Parts: sequence; C-alpha cells; structure tokens
Amino acid sequence: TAPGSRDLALFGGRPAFDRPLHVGSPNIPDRKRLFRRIEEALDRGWLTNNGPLVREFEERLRELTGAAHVLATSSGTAALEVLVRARGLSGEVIVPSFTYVATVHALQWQGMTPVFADIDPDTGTLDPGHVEQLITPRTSGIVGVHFWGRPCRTDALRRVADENGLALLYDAAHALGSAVDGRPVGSLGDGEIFSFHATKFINAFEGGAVATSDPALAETVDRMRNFGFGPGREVLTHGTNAKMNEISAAMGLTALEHIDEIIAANVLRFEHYRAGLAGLPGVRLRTPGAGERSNHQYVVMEIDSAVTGTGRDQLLRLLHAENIVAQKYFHPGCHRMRPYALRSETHQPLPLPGTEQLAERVLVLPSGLAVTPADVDRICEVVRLALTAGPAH
Ligand code: T4K
Repeated sequence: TAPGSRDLALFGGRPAFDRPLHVGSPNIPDRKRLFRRIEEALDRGWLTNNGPLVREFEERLRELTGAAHVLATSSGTAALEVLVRARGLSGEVIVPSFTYVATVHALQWQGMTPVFADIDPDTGTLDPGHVEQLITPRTSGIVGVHFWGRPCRTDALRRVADENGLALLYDAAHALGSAVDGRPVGSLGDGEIFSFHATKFINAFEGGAVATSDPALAETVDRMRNFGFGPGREVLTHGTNAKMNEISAAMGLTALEHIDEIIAANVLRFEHYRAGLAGLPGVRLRTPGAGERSNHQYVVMEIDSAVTGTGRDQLLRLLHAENIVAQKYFHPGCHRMRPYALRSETHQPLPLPGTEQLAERVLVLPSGLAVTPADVDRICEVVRLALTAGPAH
C-alpha cells in the first residue's frame, strides 16, 4: 500500500533514521593529518598565543578572502566584540533582527545599542532602504549579516554607510568561501568576522576570525584580542583574551585543506534536495542570487503554510520524530527575544514585516559530510509524506 500518515514516526511508524541527522554535524575530513598537527604542537610545547598553526591558519584565510589581514580568535562572537570595539563603534549600531542572537549580543555586550533593521525577505539580508531610515545622530555603524552564506547587498550598504559617515562591518559567520561578482566575502566590509564553531562547515572546535584590509584596524584588533599588548609587552589599549589556540588552528587548517571538496559535497546535497523537493506545492528551496557564489552550508527550505496546510512548526515536530533534526534558523527575530523586546532603547520605531514573515517560514535541513546524498533523498521522501499525509490531511 502507498505510504500514509501511519508510517510517520510521530503517529507510531518507525523513524526514518536510526541516528539523528543534524544540521551542524562537524565536518572532520582528515583525522590523521589533524592528529599529526596536534602531536607536532604538543612536541613544540607551544599551545597558544600566536603559535605557528594559528599563523598558518590566518595566512590560508588571507588567501581565501583577499583581505590583507586576518586575525584568528577564540570564537566568532569574540571576533565581533573585538572588531566593533576596535573600530570605535558606540551609541547606536544598525543590525538585522533576523540573525543568530550572537550578532546582537556582541554589540550589546560592548555597551552599544542594537537598532533592528528589516531584511529583504527575498535574500534574507539587510534592506538598505530600511537601514537608511533608521540612521540618527547617534548611529556609528552598520553590521550586516551574510545570512546563510548569502552576501549582503554590499554596494547599496556601502553607499548608505559612506554618505552618512558610518562604519560598515559584516558578520560573515555563515559565509566563508562565498562571493559576489567575484569579490570574496571577507573583503566587502571595513571589517568582517567568521565563525569556526563546530557546527560550521569549516570548524576549529570553537573559533573565529576578523578579516580586514585596514592596517590600523588590524593592529588594534591584534592588540585587543591579546590584553592590549603592543610591542615589548607594553599595554597600549584595553583588551581581552580572544586568542585562538593551536589545537583549534590544527582543526581549522586541516578542514581548510578540504574546503573545495566540502563545498562540492554541500552542492551535491543541495542538488539532491532540489530534485527531491521539486514540484512540492508551498515549498521553496533558497538558491543563490545572480553573480553570487555560495558555500551551500545551509540548505534552507521555506514553507508557505497557506499552501501546504501544515505549519512549519508542525513539520519540524514530524521531522524530529524521524531523527531529522532540522532547525528553525532563525526564529524568533532578536527583537522578540526577552532582553531586547523589553528594552526601551531598542524600541522598534518601524515594524519588521520581512523578518516576521521569514522567521515563521524557514527550516534548515541536515547537510554536510555526515549526511549522505541517499540520506537526503530519504529526507525528501519524508518531507513529501509529512506534507501530503501529515496532520493537515
Ligand atoms: N553570527 C552568526 C550569524 C552565527 O550564526 C553565529 C553562530 C555567530 C555569529 C557566533 O559564532 P560563534 O561565537 O558561535 O563562533 C549553533 C552554533 O553553536 C553557533 O555557532 C552557530 N552560529 C549557530 C548557527 O548554530 P545552536 O544554538 O543552534 O547550537 P546547538 O548546540 O543547538 O547545535 C545545533 C545542531 O548542531 C544540533 O542539531 C546539534 C548539532 N551539533 C552541535 C555541536 C556543538 C553537532 O552535531 N555537533 C556538535 O559538536 O547554535
């Protein structure tokens, strides 16, 4: 008989997978090489504080991003905190609400007021027109997010920033290896940050980096990530400990050696999703825009529940029961999160319809090396079944 709702695990069927399939399962491409690097670091007796593996990792990232300077850090969040401070931002900083909360926390944690701008629901990135409307005499900068690896509308944002004397920084946590019109992410803003958290397609257990082509900014970031030390260990500025360690760099370097094949694997999985979900009413996969290159680390499905009859959250429950650990990246918008919703100074003068719409519709599906193309085909079958025989039917 044709599969029906009773085959769904939520209604008593057997789960489609006997192990959880995650969105962010770490890619670990070459354990031997990783262990060799770690052995070498242990033998050297140099474990952190600008060690040779960190310097090599930074060099590879410079080549990849085209930025003149890359400074590795202990996390993407630490990178952003150091960058906004080193760039001298203060007062109000315009940022999308539709982002991982770390973007907004980093600003707030550094004593700035995040002002939430809307996104263009088509791209998921900052709407430059809305940014312009939010500028006040207290605004010092814009922090865009290259969301899901999709570069921001950088030319329009650059114009807004330059016309108003604002810094333009990017949270590129999702976007290593992405590019627009041949310009790699990392070279688009005054400064940009990357994340190498375990769940990122290139990971360093935990880690991050600041990329910039401004030598003075790079020097300040370099000092601030290391207690403010300058040459001769003289303390020249305020600082923190945001350094990357050698074990993290060993992991990051080893993964970077395989970046092309990891991206190719991501693309292959994306193509399987595209074929597997084709023609399913009310379901759309997000694709890169014209002139854009994406690392395809996130496969983003958008659900129009008016068409499917099954809401995004219902589908998520159905998928989780099947061991398909899809994620609501990112819901809700940060302006609805308790510490920001309750703060009067982040009072939102304008509604954020693009953010509200997208946050209710998106679901990020498992991908990466730990998920095989055959797994993807099976996931697509389950999504089809859930949407055609699920609770709405
Ligand atoms: N800006 C943006 C736009 C970001 O997305 C992020 C981080 C940042 C800034 C900050 O960068 P970091 O300071 O983190 O370097 C995860 C990551 O923890 C976070 O790094 C990432 N974005 C975000 C997109 O994803 P959660 O809260 O979803 O984590 P968690 O623990 O729920 O894990 C997600 C999935 O990954 C689960 O299904 C389990 C799986 N997983 C997780 C870990 C840690 C694994 O399979 N293996 C693992 O080792 O944030």
